[in-house]
Amino acid sequence: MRIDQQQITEVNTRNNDIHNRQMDILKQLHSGSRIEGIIGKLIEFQVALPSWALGAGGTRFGRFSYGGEPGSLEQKIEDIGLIHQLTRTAGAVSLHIPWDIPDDIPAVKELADSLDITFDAMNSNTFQDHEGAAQSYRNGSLSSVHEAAREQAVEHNREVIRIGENLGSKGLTVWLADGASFPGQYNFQTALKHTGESLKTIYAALPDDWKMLIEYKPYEPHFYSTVIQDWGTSLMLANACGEKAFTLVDLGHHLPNTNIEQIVATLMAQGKLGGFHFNDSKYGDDDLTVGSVKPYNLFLIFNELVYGMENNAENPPLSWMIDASHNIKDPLEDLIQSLEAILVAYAQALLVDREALSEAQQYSDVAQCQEILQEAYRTDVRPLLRESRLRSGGAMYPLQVYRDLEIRKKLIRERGLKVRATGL
Ligand SMILES: [Mn+2]
Repeated sequence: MRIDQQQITEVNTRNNDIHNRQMDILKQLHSGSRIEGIIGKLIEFQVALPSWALGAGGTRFGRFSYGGEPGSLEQKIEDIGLIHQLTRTAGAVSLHIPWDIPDDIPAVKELADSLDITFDAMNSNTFQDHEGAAQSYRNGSLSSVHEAAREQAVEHNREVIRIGENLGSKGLTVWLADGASFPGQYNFQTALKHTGESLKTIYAALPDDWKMLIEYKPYEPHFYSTVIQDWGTSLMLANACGEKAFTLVDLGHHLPNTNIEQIVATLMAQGKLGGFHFNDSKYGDDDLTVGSVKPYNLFLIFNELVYGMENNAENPPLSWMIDASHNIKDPLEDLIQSLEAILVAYAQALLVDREALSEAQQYSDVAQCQEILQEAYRTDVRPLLRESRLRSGGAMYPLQVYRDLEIRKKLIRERGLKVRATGL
């Protein structure tokens, strides 16, 4: 299903008067050229949606389908197409293998092309057993004490690269669930050594223009230790692999109160931040809607991302992805809200007066430093988002249009109420 572009234009025109007044105020408060620069950056900014995020997520206690969920990879890409049409920010998909192996690669590519969607980093999966596989990952994959399990996991990652090459992807994300739930379960050094060797073998199969992104996580599914528990371990492994390997930061993969913005700054200074996964959390890896719990934190992180993008030329362009799960919201509404929160934080960070901040830091004017940051954070930047969508053909109010057009109802009519998204 696709939205008639005319319907988006109609709603946009209806809201124009208030919007123009809001834009005028912003241009008076900040220089017009500054505002133009921010709008240009917002239009360019694209976030990948993962192929597993279009259906209702679940917890270990259960899963409640939302109705009209996509039953195939093609339908998942169509759903991303809907979100992209409304927001003009979701111009990429991140595939999860083996949940979303394309049957007909040229057809899937053509569909994505027609919706203006590219293929961002590919995600391998060695955190569960694959149907018919000879080896089990019950006791680890890339870190396993069993050579045959390690080889199988390496080969799976090579296969993911091959599929990605055919789709035009340029990246592989490796997240390992490997770990121990009990002290003494495995030898830390052996597990890390095996992981390093396995990653190097995968890296050897990486095409020249690809990135390998190594994700870390302190706990879960194992509760005593994980092999790649933190950014330092990830960075060490990436450095050992080579210049095409980078660390990937997932917002939810930190212990409570970790200073994530500082991690971002450190990695970018090293030119080693390759990817970023958005979500929000209260306690752990809660995978909540971006910006729903700690929006100021998100702003502070974006403040460092923007600084890094402007000052660390050796750091590559980042692979941005939403890595959230939707248990009780319409997944498409949740993703629209997440995209909005990401762009709000990005626009606020772009609004920070960096010259003034640097000067205040020079004089150790602590109060002024805080004022400068919060001045940007407390600015309502949403008109800038609306303006960028208006210019790029999206909906000024994506969620409102999504509801007005009763898209979920139409998807249920098209696909049925009882369908469940494939994969998860
Ligand atoms: Mn992630």
